[in-house]
Amino acid sequence: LSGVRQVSEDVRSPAGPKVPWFPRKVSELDKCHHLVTKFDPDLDLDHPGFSDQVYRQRRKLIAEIAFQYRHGDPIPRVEYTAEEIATWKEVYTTLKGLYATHACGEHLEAFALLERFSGYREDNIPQLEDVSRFLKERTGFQLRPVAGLLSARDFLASLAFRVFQCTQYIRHASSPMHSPEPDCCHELLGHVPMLADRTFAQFSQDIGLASLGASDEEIEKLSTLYWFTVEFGLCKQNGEVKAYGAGLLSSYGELLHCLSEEPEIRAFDPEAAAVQPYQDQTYQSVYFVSESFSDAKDKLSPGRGLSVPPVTSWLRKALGALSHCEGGNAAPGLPSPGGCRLCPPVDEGSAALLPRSYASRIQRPFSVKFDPYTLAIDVLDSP
Ligand code: TIH
Ligand code: FE2
Repeated sequence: LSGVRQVSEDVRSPAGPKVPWFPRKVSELDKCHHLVTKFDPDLDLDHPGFSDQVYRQRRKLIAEIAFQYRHGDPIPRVEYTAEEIATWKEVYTTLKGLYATHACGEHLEAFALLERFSGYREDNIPQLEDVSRFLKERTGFQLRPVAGLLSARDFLASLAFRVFQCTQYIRHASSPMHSPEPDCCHELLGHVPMLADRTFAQFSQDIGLASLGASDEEIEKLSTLYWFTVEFGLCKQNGEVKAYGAGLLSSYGELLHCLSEEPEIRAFDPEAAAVQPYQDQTYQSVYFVSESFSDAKDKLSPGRGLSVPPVTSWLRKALGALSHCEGGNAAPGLPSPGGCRLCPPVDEGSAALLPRSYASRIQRPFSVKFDPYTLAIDVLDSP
């Protein structure tokens, strides 16, 4: 294809502004490891583990696995201590008691499979290597270990390759109900079951593809949209509000809070969610609930969680609003004649949801396409 062009490192391309470096092949995720120092138990006086030397040592040891890790390595197993398993048990059993009433159908269905096949038990912290293998079979997602909170750019870039960067340590024993930073409870109980859903996996990758080479402002918006959907999203299923956000499904404190009378619940609007201010220390005061299931749900056979595309068709509309056709074949912001590979068809009804003015503000002088055979990104010039 004549449109193929290399976008070199941080250079000014004739088509427009400077394009930040981004990985082109999955092994280049070894370079996407920039940590944010926030929540470091060694540096943050408020961290529940700050004054616990044993905990801090443990964190160092487990972080070392992530620092040494290279793409393609099997993920080293961690032999968790009795105290760590006790923390896991507390989190696991309490959450499990809430899922039936609080979690969305996709999560419930995947969770049952993980209990059957991937070592999900109250007395066992599943190993990332085993879970990664499970996900690869389900949706092609794979895990790689990470030492802590990553920069948004690096984290989102890995999603473009269907790689989920996963912490391996566990929260401090003194705060099982909520942790302000990710830990293995959050990844394994919150993210992994959702990533086992095909459509949700596609949505996650779409956000990642939209982030490649994006400006800092666009990364900020994409990660805020990610925050209010993948991390803290609510949805309606069969007339009831349920959680699908991983930050809710991994914190029994917040899972109860989000469906209580306390927080403000707003109808999901991607443009509003992408710029909604938030804090990451404690429970959210605002959540977005998607309403779009109402008509689709009636067509679904009752009780069949996994066959439910509505959460994600809604989410993909949201992504469409942010970066229409960026992952597909059309030029950014332009309607593609044959329709975009990724975006749902835009009919009259959804056009109102997806203001073109917003989409056309997204500037990227090229489009990207994921090659599933090589796990590489093809960069294509816009026509
Ligand atoms: N608060 C979540 C928990 O307690 O499991 C973890 C995180 C959600 C979002 C960022 S970190
Ligand atoms: Fe998360």
